Amino acid sequence: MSGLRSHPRFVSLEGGEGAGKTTVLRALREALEADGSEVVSTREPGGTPLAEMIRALLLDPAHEPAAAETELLLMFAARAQHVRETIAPALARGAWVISDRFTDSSYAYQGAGRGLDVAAIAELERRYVGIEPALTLLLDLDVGQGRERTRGRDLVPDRIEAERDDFFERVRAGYLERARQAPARFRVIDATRPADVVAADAVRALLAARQAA
Ligand code: Z5A
Repeated sequence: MSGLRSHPRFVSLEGGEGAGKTTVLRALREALEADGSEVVSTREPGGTPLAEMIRALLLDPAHEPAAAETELLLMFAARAQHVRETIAPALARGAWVISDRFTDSSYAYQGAGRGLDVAAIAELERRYVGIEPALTLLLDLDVGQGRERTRGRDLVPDRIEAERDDFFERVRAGYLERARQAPARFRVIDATRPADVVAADAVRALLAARQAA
């Protein structure tokens, strides 16, 4: 038992750089809106004006490197605001919420990637987040392929994109371990395939989960 409230209309998308979350998010949104449901699509870090300001701070390569602990706490500061201002109100009025990244990103990037204590992350999650998605779609692909897809997109890589491949290998392994530990919540989707095939798989997983709820 995670001790977190799982909400049936809360879905998150996770994966490394270039996994294709943007295309999948659009397809999920369209599938849910087809029957008239309200859908709030949002992202982390971000999803409220204040949390977007924290995002800008987090990703800006101009200031001195953030300590791993600072990075973790800023991610959770943004998330605490996001949950209270955007996610919880939307769920309370009956909308679906699809979040491009949520707390699993902190376990993968700050836990597995930066080597921070997982128990501390779990404590922040329990105290300041309190909820988890009923369904998490993990778009999995190898690090080199993800990098290839985003090459040339960003003239200046943001602070996290500028990390080395071994960091992203740990992030990927961290995600796969999270999925192994919570098989009822996670669906791992092979994101190496063409975008429309990946999106169709993700929509199928969402509709199946909705039917089972
Ligand atoms: N972060 C963290 O460390 N801790 C936390 O707790 C949280 C976040 C919440 C910002 O996130 C950074 O914050 C992120 C993790 C960290 N850092 N990194 N790296 P973000 O989600 O904004 O950043 P991102 O993951 O780097 O976004 P991205 O690279 O844009 O990924 P994406 O949204 O999954 O990719 P995309 O934009 O959909 O696609 C990228 C390109 O690939 C694009 O040109 C597509 O046309 C192409 N693409 C997509 N799918 C395919 C397929 N199937 N085939 C071929 N080409 C494709």
